[in-house]
Amino acid sequence: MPFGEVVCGSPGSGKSTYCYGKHQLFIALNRPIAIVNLDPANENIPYPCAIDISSLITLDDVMNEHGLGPNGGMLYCMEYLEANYDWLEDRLKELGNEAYVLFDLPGQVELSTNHESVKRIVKKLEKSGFRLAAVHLCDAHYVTDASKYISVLMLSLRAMLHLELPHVNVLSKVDLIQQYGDLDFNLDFYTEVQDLSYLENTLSSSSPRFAALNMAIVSLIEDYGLVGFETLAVEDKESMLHLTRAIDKANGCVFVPPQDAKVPDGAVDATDAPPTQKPNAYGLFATAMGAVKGPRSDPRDVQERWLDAKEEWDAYEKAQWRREGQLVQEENAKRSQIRERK
Ligand SMILES: Nc1nc2c(ncn2[C@@H]2O[C@H](COP(=O)(O)OP(=O)(O)O)[C@@H](O)[C@H]2O)c(=O)[nH]1
Ligand SMILES: [Mg+2]
Repeated sequence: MPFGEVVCGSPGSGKSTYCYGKHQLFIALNRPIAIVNLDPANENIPYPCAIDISSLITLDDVMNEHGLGPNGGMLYCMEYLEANYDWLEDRLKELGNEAYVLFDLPGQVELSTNHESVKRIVKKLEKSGFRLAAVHLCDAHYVTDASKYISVLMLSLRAMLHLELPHVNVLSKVDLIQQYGDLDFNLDFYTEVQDLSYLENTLSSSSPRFAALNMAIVSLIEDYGLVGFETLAVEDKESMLHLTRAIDKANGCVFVPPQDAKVPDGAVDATDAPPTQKPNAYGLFATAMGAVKGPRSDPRDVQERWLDAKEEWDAYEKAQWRREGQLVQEENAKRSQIRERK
């Protein structure tokens, strides 16, 4: 059964970079992965593309042929893709049943909040057997300003209601957040979206004219009680692993390595263990369904890493990398000595 992610979010929120990061992570983990670029305006695609919409249609051609602007052109491209869904389906079939597919969507937010084509394409994918989760990226920069934060909450809620998929909202580029100044609250206030009434003072002082409107929006978001955020710093392995676990839980994917896969370094080889100590399906699913644990799974850890003690952590990680580099060099030197002796 193929699993996948519909990666959406406004332009520049980090969708393509995330897809590339996930590709690198999954290759390292020996997990299957394929990326489908559905953004006809994506010029410098950083990742290897399994399927690229520009071999079906390009934004430039649409704009020239139909005299449309970039936004209208983009909507046309998505409608064209919907009308030619067979093209996509045929290529997806070639990826096989075990595929894990990322769909890199265009950044026009109306595509994931209002326009029907993407939604209908998603429904067709689900009908053909895909288990999908929406991964909605929002630049973490928005949490530094209360009114921008409200707009991100609205956007996320709207995308959740529109796409009707298991949904993971993500504050991306959290590694840059310190640059934008101090936050009014701790990071978990923004990720957990528990009690937004605390925003009232900030909102009323920054835009008194819209205070009542802002608070009405806030209570609407709270009434739904749906929006929450994970965080992402794409170059931080722990952050990517945590997000992967959260998404696996959302789309229901439990990765089981093929039987002939090598036992990873440091893992216990249970081949000759008594049956009571062998990993089994019950243990596997219990772990997959349990709470998402590990480094960076708590917003307080993320806050410490990227806000409160960023410099110390940067220095610590640099020292770790240097140490790893030394170990690799020592290992290589030892191997070449052994080879020379032979
Ligand atoms: N520091 C940092 N920069 C990021 C991160 N993710 C994306 N970026 C940068 O944000 C910019 C926009 O990213 P891109 O993936 O092209 O956004 P897209 O338009 O949503 O596909 C690029 O310059 C990326 O290098 C991140 O986690 N941390
Ligand atoms: Mg992109």
